[in-house]
Amino acid sequence: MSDPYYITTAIHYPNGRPHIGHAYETIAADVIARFQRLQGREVRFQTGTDEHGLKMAQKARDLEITPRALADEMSGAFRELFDRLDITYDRFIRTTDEDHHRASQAIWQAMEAKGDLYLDRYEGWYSIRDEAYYDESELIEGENGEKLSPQETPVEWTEEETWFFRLSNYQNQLLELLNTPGFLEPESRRNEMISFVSGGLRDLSVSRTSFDWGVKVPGSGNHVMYVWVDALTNYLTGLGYPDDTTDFSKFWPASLHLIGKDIVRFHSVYWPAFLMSADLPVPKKIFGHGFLLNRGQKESKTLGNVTDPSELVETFGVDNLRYFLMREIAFGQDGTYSPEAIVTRCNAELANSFGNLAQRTLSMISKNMDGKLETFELASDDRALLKTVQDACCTGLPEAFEKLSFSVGIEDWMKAVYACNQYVDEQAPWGLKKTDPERMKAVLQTLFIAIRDLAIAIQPVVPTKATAVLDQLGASPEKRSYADLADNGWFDILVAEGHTIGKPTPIFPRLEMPEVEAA
Ligand code: ME8
Repeated sequence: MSDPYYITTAIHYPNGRPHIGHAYETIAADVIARFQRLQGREVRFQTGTDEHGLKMAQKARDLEITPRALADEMSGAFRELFDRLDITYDRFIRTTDEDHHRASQAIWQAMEAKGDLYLDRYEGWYSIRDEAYYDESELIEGENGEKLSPQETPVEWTEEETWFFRLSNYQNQLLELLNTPGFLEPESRRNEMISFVSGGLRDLSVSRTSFDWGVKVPGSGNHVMYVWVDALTNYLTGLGYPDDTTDFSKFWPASLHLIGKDIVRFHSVYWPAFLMSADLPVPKKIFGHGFLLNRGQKESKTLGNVTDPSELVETFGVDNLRYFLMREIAFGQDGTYSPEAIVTRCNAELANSFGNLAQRTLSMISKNMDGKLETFELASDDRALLKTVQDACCTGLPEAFEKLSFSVGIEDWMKAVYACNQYVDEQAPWGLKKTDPERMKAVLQTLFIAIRDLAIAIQPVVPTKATAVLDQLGASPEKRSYADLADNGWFDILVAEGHTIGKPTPIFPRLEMPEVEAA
């Protein structure tokens, strides 16, 4: 095992049920975690729920329950969804967890010891929906002349005694960090943040006194921490901070904080400044992905287009949903989904192309070769096909995934699948049974080898189905990592063991187009 890899998602507000954006971000993080594990890295993957703050307190008040009860119920709904999505997190953190309070107080004390915290009075705008402070100059005007945040959420005037963090002290260090290649991606978000920081930074209000649902400020009885201070600290809590644990020294700084575009400022400006103040290393990379839209529109209760991601899993199956989201949308940009788009994409690529390839090949081996594998000589066409497949699986897909360009990597993989299907059509093994049975065997077994590489490479995206294909092939469970790609020794072992291929059951059945509801 080399090069430990620590990936986190944002922690989600459990003020309501999880939506498709939460599913999207967490699936993408899971794809990365699985991909890195298959590369042989020791991975730590954390997700969870962000349970403090005014937004949670107000929602609970509206529902006439305690914030804790709201958090318990909804946090459970997130966990349930992530189980259905096959998310392989190592820790699901809740910011109400006891160790998280301790970590948050510890980072606070480190910032205080640095002389970066002082008491003063905050007077300004606050958006409860964004849990964010805004300068007057950042506000925009709504349809009825009301003031709105840049995210078009309502803002309210706030005046209270608060602790301030000396963010202004970190302007130069932050600019240097933002200019470090690879720290913040994609490029457009980096430019936005450079311009925000270059414009001058005001000190940040980091505590609240008008409510008490939060982590207590040490030694300052009536103050609770500004929810983002405790929320961001979750990334340290999960590694045992403030204790000097093995996990902490192994996994910090984080390899990647994967977050959405609306919270890039908190992660690439406030968070590194807190860490610098506490003398802790800053994360290696922040990636701000785009937003997912439903038929091009933001989901909202008013539009009545809110879709429960669990229902999408129910209708299409988890691997189809994962495949669609990673394949359809250029990661980093906004993207749109609809049931028809999911069906079209999955039928064309998974059912008709990869699924059909595996099904046809294994059926023919089972039927025409009695399911028995044999040693054979590769002809030049066979070698050429295996090279195309191996280039996609060993280079194209992994290089793209390393850059988080999932759709590009999957497209490369898909091209290799198409090459296999073209090879089947050209070689027409069904016609060779009588004319040249040896050649038929060579063709089918070349495909057998290709399918195993294709299935190994695509595991991060469609883990259950790729595993089912590998099981059907008889591929050893210990030899399914990326290091095992393109090593054909496994085939000789199957031959030597007298492994037989049974009649395969289809792994990628076609999806039905959902019925369109009458308007
Ligand atoms: O922001 N498409 O929580 P959150 C894609 N608690 N991603 C989306 C999305 C959409 N339509 N809507 C939201 C918070 N997201 C804070 C984070 S981290 C220390 C604290 C993304 O529940 C969003 O960008 O509002 C964020 O990364 C994540 O979902 C959780 O959003």
